[in-house]
Amino acid sequence: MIAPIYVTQPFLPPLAEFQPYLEQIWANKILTNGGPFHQQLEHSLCDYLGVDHLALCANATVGLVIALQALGIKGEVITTPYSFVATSHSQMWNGISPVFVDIEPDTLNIDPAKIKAAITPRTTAIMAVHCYGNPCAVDAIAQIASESNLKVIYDAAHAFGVKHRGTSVLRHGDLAVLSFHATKVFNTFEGGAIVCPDAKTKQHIDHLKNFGFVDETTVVAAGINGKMSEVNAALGLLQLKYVGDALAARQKVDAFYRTALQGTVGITCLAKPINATPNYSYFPILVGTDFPTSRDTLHAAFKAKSINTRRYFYPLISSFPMYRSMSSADPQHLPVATAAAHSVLCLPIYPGLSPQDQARIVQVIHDI
Ligand code: T4K
Repeated sequence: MIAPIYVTQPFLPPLAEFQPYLEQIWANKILTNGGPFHQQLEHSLCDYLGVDHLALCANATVGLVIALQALGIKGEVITTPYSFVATSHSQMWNGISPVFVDIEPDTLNIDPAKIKAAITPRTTAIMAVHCYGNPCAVDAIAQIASESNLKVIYDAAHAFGVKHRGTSVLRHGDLAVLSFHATKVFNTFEGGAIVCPDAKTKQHIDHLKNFGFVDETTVVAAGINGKMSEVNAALGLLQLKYVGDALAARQKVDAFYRTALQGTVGITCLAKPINATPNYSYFPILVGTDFPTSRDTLHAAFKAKSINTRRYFYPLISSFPMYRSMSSADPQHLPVATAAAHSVLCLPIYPGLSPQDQARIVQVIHDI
């Protein structure tokens, strides 16, 4: 029997190398609440990512919830429907109404040209997503935000290590939130981080993620428990030693697909981002009407061969029951996002994907 291929597989360092970290945790008995590995990982990630401050958190979803709290966002937030549900769920958890606008056909990121028309007196922020790790139109978004006095939060769940014009894409916006989930380029099993522009904001976020505690008897905000444990932080320190190798392996898979699929009628690979260093976190293809089958038939053909592809992001967030009655969720206003959701298929990409399996994947498309 042929082994199944998953859309992604977490990268794991050699187990034996994790033992000393665990021994240290067992020895000092500090398991969480900002212990030594937590502090070390914050410093190491700032160095690696080229940012000044970041606050680790339990996952990106709680990171987004905290980011909105930290900036005091209320009312309406302009956002993309083409993302994982956590993007807009984080707004709902803050009592904020998401306002969906369409995306750009080339990058599948929020279209800045659509943002302006969606601004109302209740708008306080823009939450954009660097989808698949490809940078948003950060300059245009910054310009609109400054003209209309809006905050910008980047859902950077996919954007670990991505550079834009030579510097970290995480430096854009008022805050940027990373995910270190098992399925991501860099993982701590579960985890995330909020990238902040200054020490004061980081301190505020550190309070918010720890119930609002400043000291034993002082609580300054209605905070939440969004802390990362020492085991997760230790794993992050170990993963960081291998992340360069993991990215290089992903780049090879990306290059193989691009070459092997070139000229395949009806299949479009999403263009590589301009002026950016990508992280090859996903490999989305768009299945056009000139391909012999529909996207869903291709998805099923893969499944029949035990190859798990994923329709990230179908259905659109705006079509889920808690959003669909909102006026901005009307698919007529979201033609590009709707078309992308119906044609996208993410092919497997991860460091351990063998050349034989890559060839098997491309063969399914070519056979059709
Ligand atoms: N914003 C954006 C734009 C996001 O994409 C996400 C998460 C978030 C915010 C929130 O981040 P976190 O709060 O999670 O930090 C997955 C992930 O659960 C989710 O983190 C991710 N985005 C989303 C795009 O994908 P599923 O439901 O597709 O995952 P699942 O469990 O089906 O896993 C996919 C494949 O990965 C499996 O078929 C096998 C493999 N896998 C998965 C896990 C969990 C493993 O081999 N080992 C594992 O432990 O959502």
